[in-house]
Amino acid sequence: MPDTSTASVPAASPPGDCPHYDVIIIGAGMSGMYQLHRLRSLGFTVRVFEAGGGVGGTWYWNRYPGARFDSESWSYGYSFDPELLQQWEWSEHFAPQPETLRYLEHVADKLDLRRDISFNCRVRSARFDEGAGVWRIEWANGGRAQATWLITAVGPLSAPTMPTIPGVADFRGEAYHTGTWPHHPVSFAGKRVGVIGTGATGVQTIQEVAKTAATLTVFQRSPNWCAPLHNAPITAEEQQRIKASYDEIFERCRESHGCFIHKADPRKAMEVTEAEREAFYEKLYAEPGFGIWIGNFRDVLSDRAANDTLTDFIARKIRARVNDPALAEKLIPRNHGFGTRRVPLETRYYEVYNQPNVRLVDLREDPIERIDATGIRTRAGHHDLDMIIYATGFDAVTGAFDRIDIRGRGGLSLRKKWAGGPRTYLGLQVEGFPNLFTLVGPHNSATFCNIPRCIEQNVDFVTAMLAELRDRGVRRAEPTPQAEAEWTAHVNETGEKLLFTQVDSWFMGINSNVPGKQTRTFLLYAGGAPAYREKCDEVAANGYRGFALS
Ligand code: NA7
Repeated sequence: MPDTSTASVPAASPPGDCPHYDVIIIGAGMSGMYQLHRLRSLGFTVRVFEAGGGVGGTWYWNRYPGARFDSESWSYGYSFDPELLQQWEWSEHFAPQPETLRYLEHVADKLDLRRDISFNCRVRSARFDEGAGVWRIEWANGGRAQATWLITAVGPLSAPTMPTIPGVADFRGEAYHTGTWPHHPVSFAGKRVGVIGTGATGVQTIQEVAKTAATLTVFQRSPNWCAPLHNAPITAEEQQRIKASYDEIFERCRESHGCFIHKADPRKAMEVTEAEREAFYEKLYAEPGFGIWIGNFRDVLSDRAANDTLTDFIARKIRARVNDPALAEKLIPRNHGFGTRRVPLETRYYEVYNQPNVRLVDLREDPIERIDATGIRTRAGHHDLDMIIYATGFDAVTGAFDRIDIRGRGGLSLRKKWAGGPRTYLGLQVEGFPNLFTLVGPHNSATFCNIPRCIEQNVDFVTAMLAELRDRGVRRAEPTPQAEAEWTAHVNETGEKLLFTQVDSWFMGINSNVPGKQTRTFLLYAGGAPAYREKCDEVAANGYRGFALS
């Protein structure tokens, strides 16, 4: 993968040197790129600071084998540029990571974004200077910059976490975390590979590694409910149809809860006969994408009895696809229903376990004791390995914020303020942190969304707000305590209706490897993108009600 950024590695600032911008953006992934484009077009001076060596965020870092979209490619790209939509051709309905990264690099070229981005620049602190009314940021090698407005575009899943298993550092073979996968090619051929983690990432990785590894040992702590992706190349005819119907595609996304092309069925699961229900589940299971999860009966994620019918259906599918009945039972989750955690989409994932080179270690009955120089020791014995892949996930949503020392008024620490769970207004601002916008932060619709669709909404909102404040001569914006309290209460209320708030997962801020992340905290906004958009429109129409402006 070309590293396009070496020319712009920022040096440490000379003492006293702290360039000023109207806006600093942290992160050059999908949201940071679009935010840069929008603000720059309106004449703001903007600088982006990015930890990676190139643009792309998630798609820059997650180069692990098998990484690809679970959203339809043609529903995922930016919608704001009709020329880009006609220019770019996705090759598959669910594009693989290298293609998505190429797409984002193409966007960066087309919009000439790189000239305003400092790469290889991991921001370590951001402090609000109340007297001067500016944010001062500092990055890892001591460089500094300041701006009136600070926008975090740090992504919801960008703080990878390693397992807290004793001996991780002792292993002498190859070891990779999926979220920081190396740029050089990694071969599994002839190797004994171990994968820890069976979330959406682990599932994609396992399918791929199993094709060439001499042996693949999957260390599974909790199985997840997976469903078929049904990916396929996009034919020339489909390409034409897609390009002719972008307006309808994006309109359909706008109307749906999470901005996917899949819309919940208006019926409840128990309103139909058992045979009709079964036929509907069969139809969805045979269709591409997230339909089985979010295009299902409207109550399967909120009503336990409805959810049970779907869960039972998927369990039968797993049993039918795995030859060894005892192994099939190990792959069936017992502690949560289908769809109440993130559903990994798969391509012949369950069939992998029918291969002679693949073995499952169920950590619930045979836990890992330690990692050593030559492999992984579980209670029942030692697994000799040439490579360990950690698909152990992220400190989700708030983790990327926690890794920056963000200080607001009076030195207030954001990490401390959010320690008991995030408090925000619209998921975009935090009381005590004037002029800070959190584009894909907790409590805004982007955290549970076909993400570019919600990113565009948030960027458009922030852009319009900054433009209006500039016209009105406003230089400071911060939510009122009341607006923040009301929004936070509303967010938690939207979560209460859903079964997934009763289950441990990254949606609920749980990460067994991070101290302080063992209590369920609702990180997402579950009221749906249309309701969120309506609320934002109303706030804007009322002169940015809920923000104290001065
Ligand atoms: P996830 O979904 O958080 O999955 C992480 C996996 O790693 C999960 O199976 C964990 O088991 C497992 N894990 C984590 N720590 C350990 C230890 N210490 N021992 C054994 N197993 C462990 O992350 P992903 O990267 O798969 O997906 C994150 C999102 O990225 C995904 O939803 C997409 O939206 C993109 P656990 O379930 O905690 O028992």
